[in-house]
Amino acid sequence: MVSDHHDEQRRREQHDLRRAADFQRAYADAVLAGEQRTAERVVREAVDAGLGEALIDDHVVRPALVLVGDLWAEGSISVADEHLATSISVRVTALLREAFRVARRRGSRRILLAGAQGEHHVVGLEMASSVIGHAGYDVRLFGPDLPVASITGGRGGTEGRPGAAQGAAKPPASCSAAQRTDRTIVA
Ligand code: B12
Repeated sequence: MVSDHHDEQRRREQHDLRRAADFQRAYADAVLAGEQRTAERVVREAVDAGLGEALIDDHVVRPALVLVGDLWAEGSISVADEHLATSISVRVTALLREAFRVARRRGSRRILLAGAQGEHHVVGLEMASSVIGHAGYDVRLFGPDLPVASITGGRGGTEGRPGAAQGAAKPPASCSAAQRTDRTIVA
């Protein structure tokens, strides 16, 4: 019985990953062409196909941006192309947040998230904030380039001892997005 259940779960996960790979190709084509509407349509279809938020983050949007970064690094696309693909993905991330918003009381456990000083890559951080928030935590997202020490002085409910950590923090177990702790502050 238990192994049947696990087999079924594994089959479903593999099926979802195959679907995600199809959406990922379509999504990458859309952002590389600078087509916001097409990119939005692709993620809406992924949502309608039953893929979860973290799966779409990890297996649709993220690989497309990695491809964009590789193409930029080898000089195949311009900085403008890369910025456009990123801005489309930022809006798509907001759209996903809305699509997966759950009506529930905000959790009492507070999570503070920020890009460490000098860190301007925050698309992944926004994804993490959304997934963690949907798991019931009270997330405060500070955005990029935050000096760690300033977290104690903020008015965003950060009074008291922050317990801020850089480089060693663990996200809640319910956050299935890959962990990125080398340049993220999680407190
Ligand atoms: C978009 C982008 C930018 C944008 C960022 C805009 C923004 N609002 O974030 C801008 C233009 C600012 C930028 C600037 C730079 N960039 Co840049 N950039 C990228 C690009 C194309 C995409 C990054 C991204 O959003 N990826 C998608 C997200 C979803 O993936 P992710 O961050 O890994 O997040 C996932 C997980 O890690 C996890 N996660 C992330 N954060 C957190 C936090 C928590 C708490 C948890 C639980 C999980 C989690 O969840 C996410 C979902 O899977 C990458 C390419 C790449 N390979 O990633 C290059 C890249 C990261 N950049 C690069 C470079 C070189 C730079 C610059 C130095 C360029 C320059 N000369 O100025 C600057 C540095 C800026 C700085 N000081 O931080 C290099 C880095 C090389 C290296 N190994 O160090 C890359 C790899 C490009 C390349 N192929 O060379 N960049």
